[in-house]
Amino acid sequence: MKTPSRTRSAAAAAVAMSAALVLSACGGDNGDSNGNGDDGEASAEELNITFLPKNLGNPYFETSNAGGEAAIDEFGGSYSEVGPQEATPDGQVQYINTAAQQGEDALVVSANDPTAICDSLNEARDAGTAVVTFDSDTETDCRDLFVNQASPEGIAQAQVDLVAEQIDGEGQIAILSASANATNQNHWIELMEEQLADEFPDIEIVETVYGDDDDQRSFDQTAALLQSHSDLDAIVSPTTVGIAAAARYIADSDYAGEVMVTGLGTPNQMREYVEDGVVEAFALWNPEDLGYLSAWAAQALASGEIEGNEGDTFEAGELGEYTVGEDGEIVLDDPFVFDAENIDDFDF
Ligand code: RAM
Repeated sequence: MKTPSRTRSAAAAAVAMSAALVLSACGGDNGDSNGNGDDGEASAEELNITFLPKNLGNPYFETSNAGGEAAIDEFGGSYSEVGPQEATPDGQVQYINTAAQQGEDALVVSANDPTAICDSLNEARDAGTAVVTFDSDTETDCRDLFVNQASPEGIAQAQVDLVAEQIDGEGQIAILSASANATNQNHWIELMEEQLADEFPDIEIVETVYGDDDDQRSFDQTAALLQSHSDLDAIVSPTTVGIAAAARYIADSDYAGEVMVTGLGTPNQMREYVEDGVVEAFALWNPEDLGYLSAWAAQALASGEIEGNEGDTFEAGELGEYTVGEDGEIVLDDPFVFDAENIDDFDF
């Protein structure tokens, strides 16, 4: 697993990872460009690129979209962000339609549903807007590219290994997910179920619930899980909103130290729970890099530099060159595990 790259301080980078990884992961620290970002990117003349997260107010998307904005600043386009308050497909459709009407050059969207936003995305594409999904995909025929944070198998395996280690390979666990139709979480959960059955048959998933990437709903779902399953050993939450809400609930309850919480979280939201021992370890990638790479992919597509075919390559500024894979997919990196030893090296 690699260390998230762009938001590290130089000191943290030196402590946390080998020079080889630093070089292969990013080729330079934030604000210290190696010049890749400037290479002949004048063709990106004032592209208008809109970021559409699952919902607003989620620190994960604030970080990813800040990465998108940084990239757009580098290649000289215009950045905007719109999004619904609630993580629903209906909430996203109006923004997709508006972006198309306004003639946006590219839309970078994290999908709340694999199919429900497809018609409007395809209308936008017909109107000339390049569509890049990132973080959470749609069906492949309603977008041009998907920027995936890591391989779904790797993301699932990281969480399976974390929970197995934390409950010694046996016991009852529950999953606290995002919204019920989220493409990314549903894919990871399906893979986690398979991996658990194969590798840790003594771990039973007793229930999967949905907090809709809403802090209060995720908090309430945590309470409900603990009430219905008195023998619960762990909650695995593959969403940064869910894991933070679950950890907060457990930290203030008698379950602290009894019921483990792991999954996918941001270091800044999870720091206090790791420091006080309520959470041992969790995983993620660098959301800023994800947004940064997605903006560069949108730029390459909207400027006509690539068509989004398998094998197409493009420069993603400080992150270096990426290649489009099968089904128009670009993969950022590997997931990374955060724990008490390394969490202070990160600030996002
Ligand atoms: C939440 C969102 C996002 C997911 C992360 C891990 O912020 O659901 O889509 O990738 O968690």
